[in-house]
Amino acid sequence: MTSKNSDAPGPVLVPILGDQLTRNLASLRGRAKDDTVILMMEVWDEATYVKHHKQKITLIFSAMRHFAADLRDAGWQVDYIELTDAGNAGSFTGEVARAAERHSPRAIHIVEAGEWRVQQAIEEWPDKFDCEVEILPDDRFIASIAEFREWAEGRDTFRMEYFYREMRRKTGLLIENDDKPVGGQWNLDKENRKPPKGEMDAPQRPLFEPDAITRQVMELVEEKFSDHFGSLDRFEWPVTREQAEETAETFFAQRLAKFGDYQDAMVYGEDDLWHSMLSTSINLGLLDPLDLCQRAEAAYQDGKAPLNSVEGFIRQIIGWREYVRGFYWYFMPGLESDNALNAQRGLPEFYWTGETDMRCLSDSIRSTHDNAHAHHIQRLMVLGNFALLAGCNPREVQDWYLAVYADAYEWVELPNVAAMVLYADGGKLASKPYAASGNYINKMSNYCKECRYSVSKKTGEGACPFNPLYWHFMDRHRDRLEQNHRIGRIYSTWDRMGKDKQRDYLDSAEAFLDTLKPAAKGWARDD
Ligand code: FAD
Ligand code: DLZ
Ligand code: SF4
Repeated sequence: MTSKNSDAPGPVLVPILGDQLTRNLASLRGRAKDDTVILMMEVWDEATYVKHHKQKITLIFSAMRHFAADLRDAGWQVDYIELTDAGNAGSFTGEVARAAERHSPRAIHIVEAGEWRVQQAIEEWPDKFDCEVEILPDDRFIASIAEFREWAEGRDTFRMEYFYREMRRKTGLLIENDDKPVGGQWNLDKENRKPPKGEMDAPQRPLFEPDAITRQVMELVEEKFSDHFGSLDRFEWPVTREQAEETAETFFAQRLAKFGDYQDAMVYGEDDLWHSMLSTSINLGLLDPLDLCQRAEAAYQDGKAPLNSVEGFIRQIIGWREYVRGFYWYFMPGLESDNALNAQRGLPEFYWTGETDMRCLSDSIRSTHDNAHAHHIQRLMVLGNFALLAGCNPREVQDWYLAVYADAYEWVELPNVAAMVLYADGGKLASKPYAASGNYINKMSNYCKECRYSVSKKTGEGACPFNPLYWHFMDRHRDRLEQNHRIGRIYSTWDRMGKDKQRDYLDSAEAFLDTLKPAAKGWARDD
């Protein structure tokens, strides 16, 4: 923060970024409407730093436009820059400079950015602009960046579980009077792993027809971003707070109760299952994460949902979501270029085309293409597991995830991909790589029955590729993983197989890897 020119006349300029669509954002709280100009900017740099899925750009621009209209209705002055406005400077800094010319603000107040890249640019503003610049903490998160840092400092390993307990104590969620967890256990993850047998006909979440604003944005996106991945044929995301609320309401009323049991289940052609489908709205700022957790807790207290569901939901939000955000800021910069396993393979082309006979992968990619969404276990144990086992280069995998999911912002995508999925951080976040053979996917899904590969066949023609790839991965990383107390024991199984069987596995894996065609350059970023 600098103190310049703050007595000069002129309003306070409040830039609001695309993922800050929150009515009581720190930079708006307590501000007088007649002394404030809100600036919202559609800029080329943000829309193209990776080639985001068409639905992701549509979602963000449409939600921004609706939010601006909402603010105006509430009496705020909003200076809204559309992508195609004449003179659009193409970047946040360029647009703030133009707005400073128009409004001669006496100060700029902005909430810190979600992404490191954008925050770096904002931190240059005090030197660039001739007025006071105040950068406020983003208090929509439960833990501040400083709080996570304090928790993390001095630790060699970081485990979500311990941080999560702190967040439970801090929020009082599912905590008894004596500071103990409700039900006696902090984490009911073991009760979140039912395979998809029966009960998989989850009620449909509300699907929202594009209104005139969204349709206009869709046209813009088809025109300007025609080479980006994804389809706009079915755009059904909530783009306003009211729509997001409706999605949340129906989740609590109809799906929360089974959320816990089937959190890890996968069903061919079923994209939502019992998941909340709230990440896009939470990340945009349309829904408040703490409020959602309190409502989930109330459902438990009212006997409407069991503890394994409610604890599971709360854990995803005040546990994983908060934890990965803290982890991101603690390890940036650097996390984006970690490659502890020295994985160098180019991302296979099928991640972009969906053209693979591996039914689990092709279905997860279909959902990604059609909805800009795949649920957690598809992202982790199908798409991520394959990239890990095949040794795909972390930068390419990261770019893919950042581009293709409507809820993807680097602060949440990068720790999940680099650290949780790819173990590229060498194990700071996860105690072991989430590597699995076809057996896991078969147990947790109905994919395998109709797959061209046989999940029970371990090697050779027609064997499920995950089977030999699993052992190929274990074998090539033996030096590092044998020491790991959670998976080190697997090597006694490998050693007991004998040389011929091992050779079969390794040859099968290599034969399969040789068939992979790397993606053409330019899908995720321009060359
Ligand atoms: P639900 O299953 O209903 O979960 C409830 C909420 O918990 C979510 O809305 C989300 O806010 C939160 N949550 C759950 N898991 C995580 C997690 N691992 N990290 C952070 N928050 C979590 N989530 C994103 O929001 N953006 C991403 O870019 C993203 N990338 C991911 C990449 C990988 C490789 C993996 C394994 C997970 C990623 N996730 C990401 C987490 C998770 O997959 C999505 O949050 C979830 O699928 C969104 O659907 P939902 O709202 O129905 O979630
Ligand atoms: C992701 C995105 C896109 C596609 N476009 C914009 C935009 O034009 N204007 C904007 O304010 N935000 C956009 N965003 C979201 C930003 O990238 C997001 O605000 C940053 O992640 C914040 O660090
Ligand atoms: Fe996926 Fe293997 Fe099952 Fe096919 S057999 S769906 S490739 S796990």
